[in-house]
Amino acid sequence: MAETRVGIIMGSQSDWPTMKGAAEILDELGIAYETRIVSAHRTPDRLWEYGKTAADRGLHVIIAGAGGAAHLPGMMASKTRVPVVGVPVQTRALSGVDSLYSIVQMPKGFPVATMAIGAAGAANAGLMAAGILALQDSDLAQRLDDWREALSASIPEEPQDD
Ligand code: RP5
Repeated sequence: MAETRVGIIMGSQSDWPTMKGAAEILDELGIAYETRIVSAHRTPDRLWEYGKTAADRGLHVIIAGAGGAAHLPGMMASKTRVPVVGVPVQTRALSGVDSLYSIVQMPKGFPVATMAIGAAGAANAGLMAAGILALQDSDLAQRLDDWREALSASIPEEPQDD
């Protein structure tokens, strides 16, 4: 079994339908990952422990999704040097713009690679993690190249009626 290099964390169970999109990409590319609910506000000690041990446990990328006052990705980035990819989860009240703004405007020194709001962002977070891991894994690099090529090939040259 491959070592787990990617952690997918989220602020709530309610984020899972979105964050599943990252997990599905990792599944498609044969990348091992773990999933955890880690809330910046509701379980701050869990957040601290996860960040404190992430590098030593061998994680290479943390994908962190949260909605609303989405402090999880930024707080995680403050606690570990492991690259954090942030996913703004779409919210009902403000459509995820609140999540986006909470994640993207990090102060100098503690970056979060912020993706698009919602499903596209979650899938792209998986692809971003794959790209980072592929730098040191030629088999994965080939699988990622194939995945990208298949996507390109699936786009028709001309629009069609339904
Ligand atoms: C955030 O609050 C979570 O990331 C979630 O997106 C949002 C709402 O959480 P629930 O009230 O659905 O648990 O912390």
